[in-house]
Amino acid sequence: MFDGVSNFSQSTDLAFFFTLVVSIFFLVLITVLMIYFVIKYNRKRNPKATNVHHNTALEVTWTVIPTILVLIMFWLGWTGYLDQSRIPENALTIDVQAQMWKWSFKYPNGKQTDTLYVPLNKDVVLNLHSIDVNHAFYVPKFRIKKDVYPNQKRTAWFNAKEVGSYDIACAEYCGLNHSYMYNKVYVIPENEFNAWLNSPAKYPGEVLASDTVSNKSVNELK
Ligand SMILES: [Cu+2]
Repeated sequence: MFDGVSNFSQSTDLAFFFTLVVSIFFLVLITVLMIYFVIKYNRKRNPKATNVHHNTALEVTWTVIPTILVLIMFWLGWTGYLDQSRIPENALTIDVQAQMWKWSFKYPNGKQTDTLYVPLNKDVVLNLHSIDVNHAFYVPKFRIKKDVYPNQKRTAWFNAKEVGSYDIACAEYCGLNHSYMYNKVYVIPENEFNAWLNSPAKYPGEVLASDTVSNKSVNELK
């Protein structure tokens, strides 16, 4: 938690953190009270059971407080969802293709790679589509996850805030080699990115889509 590197990290982590703190608080409170009541009202200490009827103050308290807490959780999730849904203009747009069991990325100038390269501090919009089954595009460090369907265009976006290499995973079970459907995303300074985009030279970790044999092996498995 709190180690994300995109514009969505803070809001997503806050939603998780708030839910975690509330859950731990009530786990401890309820467990302690249960143990306390089991001891206090056991048969030896309290041989004659009494029936307790309404307690308005208690009932209002245990209705209002949880309602407020749940509404805060909803608000954190909803505003975070809206932020991720508002696709920015003037962004770098990359086509992302999912297939069993790899990702490939196509840039505006036609360049294609199996490793995602993105510029630092720039809005990047991903047009997601699948050519076979359902997948999900997941970059844990960016706090983005989006289902990818065949016959449907879906969009995700982010703005990476730290140079580095991060995992891309498929987060929807998609067949035999689903667990191997990992790629990397490299965040590099914008001038380096532009140089990379416009040059045929290979950077470490880059694999040109045309160099891979994945298409062939997928067909052989069918
Ligand atoms: Cu997949």
